[in-house]
Amino acid sequence: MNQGNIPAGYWRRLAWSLEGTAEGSKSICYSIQSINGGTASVTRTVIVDGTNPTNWHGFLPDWTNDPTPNCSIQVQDALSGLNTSELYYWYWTAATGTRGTFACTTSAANGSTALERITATDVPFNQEGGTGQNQVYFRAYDRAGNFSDSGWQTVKIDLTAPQDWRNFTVTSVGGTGLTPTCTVQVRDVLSGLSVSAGAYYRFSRDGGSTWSSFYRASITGSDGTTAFQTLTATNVPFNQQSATQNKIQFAVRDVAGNWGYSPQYTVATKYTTTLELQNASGTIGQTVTLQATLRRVSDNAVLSGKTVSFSV
Ligand SMILES: [Ca+2]
Ligand SMILES: [Ca+2]
Repeated sequence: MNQGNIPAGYWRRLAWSLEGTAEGSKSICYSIQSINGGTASVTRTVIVDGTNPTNWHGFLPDWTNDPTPNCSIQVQDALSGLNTSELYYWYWTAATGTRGTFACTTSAANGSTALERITATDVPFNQEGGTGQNQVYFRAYDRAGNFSDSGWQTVKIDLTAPQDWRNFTVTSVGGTGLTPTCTVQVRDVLSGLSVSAGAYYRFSRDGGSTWSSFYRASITGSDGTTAFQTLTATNVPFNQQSATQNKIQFAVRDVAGNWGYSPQYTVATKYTTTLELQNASGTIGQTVTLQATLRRVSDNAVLSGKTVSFSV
């Protein structure tokens, strides 16, 4: 195309449009010839992009215990790439209605054509809910001005620890009587228990003044269960006889990350004993003396001064 004459010593902006051009990266060469026969040219790349950003997926978080969580999602633009200064979000609760527009943050470079994550930071939902009470919506532009939306995403928030501890039971006393096995039941009513995070217990031998570190307990069920589950602490090593000084406490987590702690239960323990009878054979008409020895299983110590009754 001929763009006319340019007087010596003056600038001119040259503009033209490309119509019907297929999408993609185009190389455009502009050459100019001066009136005295000299030439010059310049080549530039133009990306023709009529396609919206796509590939929305990977929304986070799943369950969270943060009342003002970061919410993020992945999106991609394959031609001109994402415009990192035009990434937006809105949020909604019944109390606030729709709030926005706000700018997302991202670590993506401007014009990135890779799958990138964009983030709505510290969204102030400030309430629990896992079924649509808290929602967020994203919009991303590419560098050519095309945009697309993620649709409303549900943000699941659980701020309540596992609860309703019940049915604490000593199910066996152990071989010595001093290492009982204890069970208790608990549930979580929103995100559910995290069975894969494990259950724990700690114990005290001085009435709760000092405590052991936490040990693993077993737990029934699977991740996300909202039904009562049973925790078991096997053979808790109190190793002392006491009606009042042995205490145990359980810990368990929900899927959203809230830890719950049981009440401190008292576990009364008593020594287990064995009774050995010496040979008592004799002759009719003569007196036979019965002899028995009472021992403590934990250390095999002989216990004296005890009354033993025989029935023959
Ligand atoms: Ca595009
Ligand atoms: Ca919970």
